[in-house]
Amino acid sequence: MSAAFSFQLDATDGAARTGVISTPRGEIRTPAFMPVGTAATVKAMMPESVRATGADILLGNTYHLMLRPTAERIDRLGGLHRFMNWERPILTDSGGFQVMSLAELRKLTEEGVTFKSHIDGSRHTLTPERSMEIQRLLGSDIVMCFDECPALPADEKRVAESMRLSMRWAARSKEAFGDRPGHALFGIQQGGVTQELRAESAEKLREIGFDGYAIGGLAVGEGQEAMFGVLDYATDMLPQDRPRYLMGVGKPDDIVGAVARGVDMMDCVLPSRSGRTGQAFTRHGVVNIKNARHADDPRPLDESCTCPACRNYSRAYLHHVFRAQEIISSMLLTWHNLHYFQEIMAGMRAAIAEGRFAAWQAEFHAGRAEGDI
Ligand code: PRF
Ligand code: ZN
Repeated sequence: MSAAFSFQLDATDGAARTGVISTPRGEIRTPAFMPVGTAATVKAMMPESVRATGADILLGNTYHLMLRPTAERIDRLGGLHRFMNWERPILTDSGGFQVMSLAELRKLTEEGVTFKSHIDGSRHTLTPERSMEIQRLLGSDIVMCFDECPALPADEKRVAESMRLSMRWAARSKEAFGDRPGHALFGIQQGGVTQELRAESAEKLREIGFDGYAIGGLAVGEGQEAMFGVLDYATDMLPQDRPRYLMGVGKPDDIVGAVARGVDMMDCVLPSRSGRTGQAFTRHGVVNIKNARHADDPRPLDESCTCPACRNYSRAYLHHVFRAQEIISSMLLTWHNLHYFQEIMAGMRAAIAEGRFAAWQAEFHAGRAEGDI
């Protein structure tokens, strides 16, 4: 095989970093934003369109795919890449976080978690070992450890116990993952907003040893200030020479703030989900296309955007198809949002490489409205 999994850091600017993750399925330029393809599709997008927005890697979900169509079926059909027609890298989340937010009748033990499917009520079990097996059957390039993310509000004792359980599960995940050249296993730091717990978690993960390190347990309702407060110290607790992945983040200003604090990878449903609910992210702020004031507006969403929605359609058209619940509404707005998120990433990568990230950040924040525009 040409390349095993590796991470090369090309430049730093303050705490911000840019580099390249190499995998046998292609390179991932960092900082990277990963569109979410939960059910083996980035909703409303063809895979070639997702690639055209600039994505190097997608995120898939153990929880959804194990329930439907099942990991065994995907394996029989040649793996997730072939199944969904995406040949580039795929990172899969391990399932625990989605069980806690979506499944019913959950029961958590040292062994793992049992739950009832939100789709048909059937009973299932996930353990670190089963999560590793499912992610192997899917053919995931970047496998996530099986962890638990405590729901908020949670007191510090509960967060500490949960973090220690996740660290025992991280050791079991590593053992079950085994040695798989070309595939990577990422550990997940937990510990809520408590610095000592974050430090203990990071130390444990470093001791076990992973190909990359995720920061979990953030963007769960603590607010941006608290999240940035944790990121101010959390990235430094993780190895310099491995990718750092902030899970489930975020809005454009969350992403920029995370990169400024040393994060290399992120994922979020926001650009794709908002595309289906009529919200467009632009360099000037958020546009709610359902708003009546767009009905006669011949201008594009964003004059300076080069995506198909902005090059070929007016706000009036986007407003009309959204109101008429036409499928093309989701297609165009999702494309625009994913394109915009990838433009932000490309802009940050270039700025970090050229040592002008602070200026880039100032320009990003200038001219952005807080509310709808
Ligand atoms: N753990 C896992 N997946 C996640 C999270 C986590 O803590 C989060 C938290 N923002 C999103 N997705 N495994
Ligand atoms: Zn656009």
